[in-house]
Amino acid sequence: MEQKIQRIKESALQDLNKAGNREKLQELRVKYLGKKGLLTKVLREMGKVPKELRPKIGQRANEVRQLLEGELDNRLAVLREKEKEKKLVEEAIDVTLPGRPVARGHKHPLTLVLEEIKDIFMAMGFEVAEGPEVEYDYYNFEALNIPKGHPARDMQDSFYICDEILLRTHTSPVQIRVLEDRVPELPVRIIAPGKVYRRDDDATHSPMFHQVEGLLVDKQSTLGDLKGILLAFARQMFGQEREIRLRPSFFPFTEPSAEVDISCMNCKGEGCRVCSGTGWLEVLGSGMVHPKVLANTGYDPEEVVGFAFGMGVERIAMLKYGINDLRLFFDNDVRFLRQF
Ligand code: 2U9
Repeated sequence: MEQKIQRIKESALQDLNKAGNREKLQELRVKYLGKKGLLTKVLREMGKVPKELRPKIGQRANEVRQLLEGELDNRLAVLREKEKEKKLVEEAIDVTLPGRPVARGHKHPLTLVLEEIKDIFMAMGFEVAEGPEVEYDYYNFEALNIPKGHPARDMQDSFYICDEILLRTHTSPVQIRVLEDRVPELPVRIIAPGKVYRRDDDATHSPMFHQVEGLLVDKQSTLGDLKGILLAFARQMFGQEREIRLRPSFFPFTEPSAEVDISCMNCKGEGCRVCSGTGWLEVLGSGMVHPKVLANTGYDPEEVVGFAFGMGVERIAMLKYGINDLRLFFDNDVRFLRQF
Protein backbone atom coordinates (compact mmCIF):
# COMPACT_ATOMS: atom_id res chain seq x y z
CA MET A 1 0.00 0.00 0.00
CA GLU A 2 2.83 2.29 0.87
CA GLN A 3 4.45 1.58 -2.50
CA LYS A 4 1.17 2.34 -4.21
CA ILE A 5 1.05 5.76 -2.50
CA GLN A 6 4.66 6.37 -3.52
CA ARG A 7 3.84 5.54 -7.18
CA ILE A 8 0.84 7.86 -7.13
CA LYS A 9 3.04 10.62 -5.72
CA GLU A 10 5.71 10.14 -8.41
CA SER A 11 3.29 9.94 -11.29
CA ALA A 12 1.39 13.01 -9.97
CA LEU A 13 4.60 15.04 -9.72
CA GLN A 14 5.60 14.02 -13.25
CA ASP A 15 2.17 14.94 -14.62
CA LEU A 16 2.31 18.25 -12.76
CA ASN A 17 5.62 19.20 -14.35
CA LYS A 18 4.17 18.61 -17.80
CA ALA A 19 0.91 20.56 -17.19
CA GLY A 20 1.11 23.61 -19.41
CA ASN A 21 -2.20 25.33 -18.64
CA ARG A 22 -4.83 25.83 -15.95
CA GLU A 23 -7.32 23.39 -17.48
CA LYS A 24 -4.71 20.62 -17.38
CA LEU A 25 -3.98 21.43 -13.70
CA GLN A 26 -7.67 21.18 -12.86
CA GLU A 27 -7.81 17.80 -14.61
CA LEU A 28 -4.88 16.59 -12.49
CA ARG A 29 -6.51 17.86 -9.30
CA VAL A 30 -9.57 15.74 -10.14
CA LYS A 31 -7.46 12.77 -11.28
CA TYR A 32 -5.47 12.50 -8.01
CA LEU A 33 -7.38 14.35 -5.30
CA GLY A 34 -11.00 14.39 -6.57
CA LYS A 35 -13.83 12.31 -5.05
CA LYS A 36 -12.94 9.42 -7.35
CA GLY A 37 -9.27 10.42 -7.53
CA LEU A 38 -6.39 7.93 -7.25
CA LEU A 39 -5.22 9.04 -3.80
CA THR A 40 -8.78 9.21 -2.48
CA LYS A 41 -9.36 5.66 -3.67
CA VAL A 42 -6.31 4.47 -1.71
CA LEU A 43 -7.66 6.04 1.45
CA ARG A 44 -10.99 4.30 0.86
CA GLU A 45 -9.14 0.96 0.65
CA MET A 46 -7.73 1.47 4.16
CA GLY A 47 -10.02 -1.31 5.44
CA LYS A 48 -7.86 -3.87 3.66
CA VAL A 49 -4.74 -2.69 5.52
CA PRO A 50 -3.81 -4.52 8.75
CA LYS A 51 -4.96 -2.47 11.75
CA GLU A 52 -1.48 -1.79 13.15
CA LEU A 53 -0.28 -0.33 9.84
CA ARG A 54 -3.27 1.95 9.31
CA PRO A 55 -1.99 5.03 11.21
CA LYS A 56 1.31 5.01 9.37
CA ILE A 57 -0.28 4.49 5.94
CA GLY A 58 -2.96 7.08 6.72
CA GLN A 59 -0.32 9.59 7.74
CA ARG A 60 1.68 8.88 4.58
CA ALA A 61 -1.39 9.32 2.37
CA ASN A 62 -2.19 12.62 4.05
CA GLU A 63 1.38 13.85 3.61
CA VAL A 64 1.21 13.05 -0.08
CA ARG A 65 -2.21 14.74 -0.35
CA GLN A 66 -0.83 17.90 1.29
CA LEU A 67 2.29 17.80 -0.87
CA LEU A 68 0.22 17.48 -4.06
CA GLU A 69 -2.18 20.24 -3.00
CA GLY A 70 0.81 22.53 -2.35
CA GLU A 71 2.43 21.62 -5.66
CA LEU A 72 -0.84 22.16 -7.54
CA ASP A 73 -1.20 25.62 -5.97
CA ASN A 74 2.42 26.53 -6.73
CA ARG A 75 2.10 25.38 -10.32
CA LEU A 76 -1.16 27.34 -10.65
CA ALA A 77 0.55 30.50 -9.38
CA VAL A 78 3.41 30.03 -11.87
CA LEU A 79 0.97 29.53 -14.78
CA ARG A 80 -1.07 32.63 -13.74
CA GLU A 81 2.08 34.72 -13.70
CA LYS A 82 3.09 33.44 -17.15
CA GLU A 83 -0.38 34.24 -18.59
CA LYS A 84 -0.23 37.75 -17.11
CA GLU A 85 3.17 38.42 -18.66
CA LYS A 86 2.00 37.10 -22.03
CA LYS A 87 -1.06 39.39 -21.91
CA LEU A 88 1.06 42.40 -20.98
CA VAL A 89 3.29 41.83 -23.99
CA GLU A 90 0.38 41.20 -26.36
CA GLU A 91 -1.69 44.17 -25.21
CA ALA A 92 1.19 46.54 -24.66
CA ILE A 93 0.49 50.17 -25.63
CA ASP A 94 3.23 51.90 -27.54
CA VAL A 95 3.19 55.28 -25.82
CA THR A 96 5.65 56.65 -28.38
CA LEU A 97 3.14 56.31 -31.26
CA PRO A 98 1.70 59.68 -32.43
CA GLY A 99 -1.93 60.28 -31.33
CA ARG A 100 -4.84 60.24 -33.79
CA PRO A 101 -5.58 63.85 -34.78
CA VAL A 102 -8.94 65.20 -33.56
CA ALA A 103 -11.01 66.59 -36.44
CA ARG A 104 -11.44 70.32 -35.84
CA GLY A 105 -14.67 72.09 -36.73
CA HIS A 106 -14.83 75.51 -38.32
CA LYS A 107 -17.29 78.30 -38.91
CA HIS A 108 -20.22 77.86 -41.29
CA PRO A 109 -19.79 79.78 -44.59
CA LEU A 110 -22.79 81.99 -43.73
CA THR A 111 -21.18 82.89 -40.37
CA LEU A 112 -17.94 83.76 -42.18
CA VAL A 113 -19.76 86.03 -44.66
CA LEU A 114 -21.93 87.59 -41.94
CA GLU A 115 -18.82 88.39 -39.86
CA GLU A 116 -17.11 89.89 -42.91
CA ILE A 117 -20.13 92.13 -43.65
CA LYS A 118 -20.29 93.25 -40.01
CA ASP A 119 -16.54 94.01 -39.92
CA ILE A 120 -16.75 96.16 -43.06
CA PHE A 121 -19.59 98.33 -41.71
CA MET A 122 -18.24 98.48 -38.15
CA ALA A 123 -14.98 99.87 -39.59
CA MET A 124 -17.11 102.63 -41.16
CA GLY A 125 -18.62 103.55 -37.78
CA PHE A 126 -21.81 101.45 -37.75
CA GLU A 127 -22.94 99.73 -34.52
CA VAL A 128 -24.54 96.27 -34.54
CA ALA A 129 -28.15 96.22 -33.28
CA GLU A 130 -30.32 93.19 -32.55
CA GLY A 131 -34.01 92.61 -31.90
CA PRO A 132 -36.69 89.90 -31.60
CA GLU A 133 -37.38 87.39 -34.36
CA VAL A 134 -41.03 87.10 -33.25
CA GLU A 135 -42.33 90.58 -33.91
CA TYR A 136 -45.45 92.73 -33.70
CA ASP A 137 -47.24 93.48 -36.98
CA TYR A 138 -46.74 97.16 -36.08
CA TYR A 139 -42.92 97.02 -36.07
CA ASN A 140 -42.65 94.63 -39.03
CA PHE A 141 -45.15 96.46 -41.30
CA GLU A 142 -47.16 99.45 -39.99
CA ALA A 143 -44.22 101.55 -38.76
CA LEU A 144 -42.43 100.89 -42.06
CA ASN A 145 -45.24 102.43 -44.07
CA ILE A 146 -46.73 99.06 -45.04
CA PRO A 147 -50.35 99.31 -43.79
CA LYS A 148 -52.81 96.38 -43.78
CA GLY A 149 -53.93 95.61 -47.34
CA HIS A 150 -50.76 97.14 -48.88
CA PRO A 151 -49.58 95.01 -51.84
CA ALA A 152 -46.03 94.92 -50.35
CA ARG A 153 -47.43 92.57 -47.68
CA ASP A 154 -48.19 89.97 -50.37
CA MET A 155 -44.58 90.08 -51.56
CA GLN A 156 -43.42 89.06 -48.09
CA ASP A 157 -45.87 86.21 -47.43
CA SER A 158 -45.39 85.69 -43.71
CA PHE A 159 -45.65 83.18 -40.87
CA TYR A 160 -48.23 84.58 -38.42
CA ILE A 161 -48.36 83.55 -34.75
CA CYS A 162 -51.69 85.39 -34.36
CA ASP A 163 -53.36 88.43 -35.99
CA GLU A 164 -50.86 90.93 -34.61
CA ILE A 165 -47.71 88.82 -34.13
CA LEU A 166 -45.52 87.18 -36.79
CA LEU A 167 -41.98 85.95 -37.54
CA ARG A 168 -40.20 89.07 -38.82
CA THR A 169 -39.93 89.17 -42.62
CA HIS A 170 -36.94 91.56 -42.56
CA THR A 171 -34.67 93.07 -39.89
CA SER A 172 -36.13 96.60 -40.40
CA PRO A 173 -38.20 96.38 -37.16
CA VAL A 174 -34.87 96.35 -35.27
CA GLN A 175 -34.06 99.80 -36.70
CA ILE A 176 -37.54 101.12 -35.82
CA ARG A 177 -37.03 99.98 -32.21
CA VAL A 178 -33.56 101.58 -32.04
CA LEU A 179 -34.85 104.89 -33.48
CA GLU A 180 -37.75 104.92 -30.95
CA ASP A 181 -35.21 104.39 -28.14
CA ARG A 182 -32.68 106.96 -29.35
CA VAL A 183 -34.88 109.91 -30.43
CA PRO A 184 -33.75 112.74 -30.60
CA GLU A 185 -30.10 111.54 -30.52
CA LEU A 186 -28.01 112.00 -33.68
CA PRO A 187 -26.36 110.51 -35.59
CA VAL A 188 -27.84 107.00 -35.60
CA ARG A 189 -25.56 104.59 -37.49
CA ILE A 190 -26.56 100.95 -37.15
CA ILE A 191 -26.58 97.65 -38.97
CA ALA A 192 -29.15 94.99 -38.10
CA PRO A 193 -28.00 91.44 -38.94
CA GLY A 194 -30.14 88.39 -38.26
CA LYS A 195 -32.59 85.68 -39.28
CA VAL A 196 -35.79 86.54 -41.16
CA TYR A 197 -38.71 84.35 -42.27
CA ARG A 198 -40.80 84.27 -45.45
CA ARG A 199 -43.04 81.67 -47.07
CA ASP A 200 -40.61 80.92 -49.91
CA ASP A 201 -38.81 77.67 -50.74
CA ASP A 202 -36.74 76.98 -53.88
CA ALA A 203 -33.11 76.99 -55.15
CA THR A 204 -32.71 80.71 -54.41
CA HIS A 205 -35.24 81.18 -51.55
CA SER A 206 -35.44 79.59 -48.11
CA PRO A 207 -38.23 80.02 -45.49
CA MET A 208 -35.49 81.22 -43.13
CA PHE A 209 -32.62 83.33 -44.39
CA HIS A 210 -30.27 86.02 -43.11
CA GLN A 211 -30.30 89.73 -43.76
CA VAL A 212 -28.09 92.63 -42.92
CA GLU A 213 -29.81 95.99 -43.08
CA GLY A 214 -28.12 99.32 -42.49
CA LEU A 215 -29.47 102.69 -41.42
CA LEU A 216 -27.95 106.11 -41.01
CA VAL A 217 -29.97 109.06 -39.68
CA ASP A 218 -28.36 112.47 -39.24
CA LYS A 219 -28.86 116.22 -39.78
CA GLN A 220 -27.49 115.79 -43.24
CA SER A 221 -27.00 112.67 -45.32
CA THR A 222 -27.33 112.24 -49.05
CA LEU A 223 -27.82 109.61 -51.72
CA GLY A 224 -24.16 110.35 -52.54
CA ASP A 225 -23.11 109.29 -49.02
CA LEU A 226 -25.17 106.13 -49.41
CA LYS A 227 -23.54 105.35 -52.76
CA GLY A 228 -20.05 105.95 -51.32
CA ILE A 229 -20.66 103.59 -48.41
CA LEU A 230 -22.09 100.88 -50.65
CA LEU A 231 -19.20 101.22 -53.12
CA ALA A 232 -16.72 100.80 -50.25
CA PHE A 233 -18.65 97.74 -49.12
CA ALA A 234 -18.81 96.21 -52.63
CA ARG A 235 -15.05 96.67 -53.14
CA GLN A 236 -14.05 95.18 -49.79
CA MET A 237 -16.42 92.25 -50.21
CA PHE A 238 -15.96 91.45 -53.92
CA GLY A 239 -12.65 93.06 -54.93
CA GLN A 240 -11.18 96.56 -55.32
CA GLU A 241 -11.88 96.70 -59.07
CA ARG A 242 -15.69 96.49 -58.57
CA GLU A 243 -18.03 99.31 -59.70
CA ILE A 244 -21.62 99.76 -58.55
CA ARG A 245 -24.72 101.26 -60.18
CA LEU A 246 -28.03 102.34 -58.67
CA ARG A 247 -31.27 101.56 -60.55
CA PRO A 248 -34.54 103.23 -59.53
CA SER A 249 -36.84 100.91 -57.59
CA PHE A 250 -39.66 101.03 -55.04
CA PHE A 251 -39.84 100.16 -51.33
CA PRO A 252 -42.60 101.55 -49.09
CA PHE A 253 -40.02 102.55 -46.43
CA THR A 254 -37.59 104.46 -48.66
CA GLU A 255 -38.11 107.34 -51.12
CA PRO A 256 -36.40 107.47 -53.52
CA SER A 257 -35.42 103.79 -53.64
CA ALA A 258 -32.77 102.02 -55.65
CA GLU A 259 -31.54 98.54 -56.45
CA VAL A 260 -27.77 98.33 -56.23
CA ASP A 261 -25.82 96.26 -58.76
CA ILE A 262 -22.10 95.43 -58.69
CA SER A 263 -20.02 94.86 -61.82
CA CYS A 264 -19.76 91.10 -62.43
CA MET A 265 -16.57 89.65 -60.90
CA ASN A 266 -16.67 86.68 -63.26
CA CYS A 267 -16.44 88.66 -66.53
CA LYS A 268 -15.39 92.06 -65.13
CA GLY A 269 -18.50 93.67 -66.64
CA GLU A 270 -18.17 92.14 -70.14
CA GLY A 271 -21.30 89.99 -69.84
CA CYS A 272 -21.29 86.25 -69.10
CA ARG A 273 -23.40 83.31 -67.91
CA VAL A 274 -23.16 84.40 -64.23
CA CYS A 275 -24.61 87.89 -64.89
CA SER A 276 -26.96 86.72 -67.70
CA GLY A 277 -24.94 88.74 -70.18
CA THR A 278 -25.61 92.12 -68.51
CA GLY A 279 -22.22 92.63 -66.81
CA TRP A 280 -24.04 93.49 -63.54
CA LEU A 281 -25.23 91.52 -60.51
CA GLU A 282 -28.04 92.68 -58.22
CA VAL A 283 -26.85 92.51 -54.59
CA LEU A 284 -28.64 95.14 -52.49
CA GLY A 285 -31.69 97.35 -52.06
CA SER A 286 -31.41 100.88 -50.72
CA GLY A 287 -32.92 104.34 -50.51
CA MET A 288 -33.50 107.49 -48.46
CA VAL A 289 -35.65 106.74 -45.42
CA HIS A 290 -39.29 107.68 -46.06
CA PRO A 291 -40.32 110.79 -44.03
CA LYS A 292 -43.35 108.89 -42.71
CA VAL A 293 -41.07 106.19 -41.26
CA LEU A 294 -38.91 108.78 -39.51
CA ALA A 295 -42.04 110.48 -38.13
CA ASN A 296 -43.38 107.10 -36.85
CA THR A 297 -40.31 106.79 -34.62
CA GLY A 298 -40.50 110.35 -33.24
CA TYR A 299 -37.78 111.99 -35.37
CA ASP A 300 -38.82 115.18 -37.20
CA PRO A 301 -38.50 114.53 -40.95
CA GLU A 302 -38.11 118.28 -41.46
CA GLU A 303 -34.97 118.26 -39.29
CA VAL A 304 -33.29 114.92 -40.01
CA VAL A 305 -32.65 112.78 -43.03
CA GLY A 306 -31.53 109.17 -43.38
CA PHE A 307 -30.57 106.44 -45.77
CA ALA A 308 -31.00 102.70 -45.50
CA PHE A 309 -29.95 99.56 -47.32
CA GLY A 310 -30.59 95.85 -47.08
CA MET A 311 -29.02 92.65 -48.36
CA GLY A 312 -29.53 88.89 -48.14
CA VAL A 313 -26.48 87.18 -46.61
CA GLU A 314 -27.11 83.91 -48.53
CA ARG A 315 -27.15 85.80 -51.83
CA ILE A 316 -23.88 87.58 -51.00
CA ALA A 317 -22.29 84.23 -50.03
CA MET A 318 -23.59 82.53 -53.22
CA LEU A 319 -22.08 85.29 -55.39
CA LYS A 320 -18.82 85.39 -53.46
CA TYR A 321 -18.25 81.63 -53.58
CA GLY A 322 -20.05 80.79 -56.86
CA ILE A 323 -22.76 78.64 -55.23
CA ASN A 324 -25.90 78.04 -57.31
CA ASP A 325 -28.24 76.38 -54.80
CA LEU A 326 -29.02 78.11 -51.50
CA ARG A 327 -30.27 74.87 -49.93
CA LEU A 328 -26.63 73.67 -49.71
CA PHE A 329 -26.15 76.09 -46.79
CA PHE A 330 -28.77 74.25 -44.74
CA ASP A 331 -28.23 70.58 -45.76
CA ASN A 332 -25.25 70.21 -43.38
CA ASP A 333 -23.35 68.05 -45.87
CA VAL A 334 -19.72 68.11 -44.68
CA ARG A 335 -18.46 67.63 -48.27
CA PHE A 336 -19.89 71.09 -48.97
CA LEU A 337 -19.06 72.72 -45.62
CA ARG A 338 -15.44 71.48 -45.59
CA GLN A 339 -14.62 73.72 -48.55
CA PHE A 340 -14.76 76.96 -46.56
C1 2U9 B 1 -35.83 101.60 -41.56
C2 2U9 B 1 -35.98 102.32 -42.72
C3 2U9 B 1 -35.62 101.76 -43.91
C4 2U9 B 1 -34.04 98.80 -45.31
C5 2U9 B 1 -33.94 98.48 -46.75
C6 2U9 B 1 -33.90 97.28 -48.61
C7 2U9 B 1 -33.89 98.54 -49.12
C8 2U9 B 1 -33.90 96.05 -49.45
C9 2U9 B 1 -33.84 93.67 -49.50
C10 2U9 B 1 -32.52 93.23 -50.00
C11 2U9 B 1 -32.57 91.79 -50.32
C12 2U9 B 1 -34.30 92.60 -48.60
O1 2U9 B 1 -33.02 90.39 -48.26
S1 2U9 B 1 -33.68 91.10 -49.23
O2 2U9 B 1 -34.74 90.46 -49.95
N1 2U9 B 1 -33.81 94.91 -48.78
O3 2U9 B 1 -33.96 96.10 -50.64
N2 2U9 B 1 -33.95 97.24 -47.26
S2 2U9 B 1 -33.89 99.63 -47.91
O4 2U9 B 1 -34.75 99.98 -45.19
C13 2U9 B 1 -35.09 100.49 -43.99
C14 2U9 B 1 -34.94 99.77 -42.84
C15 2U9 B 1 -35.31 100.34 -41.62
C16 2U9 B 1 -36.24 102.18 -40.24
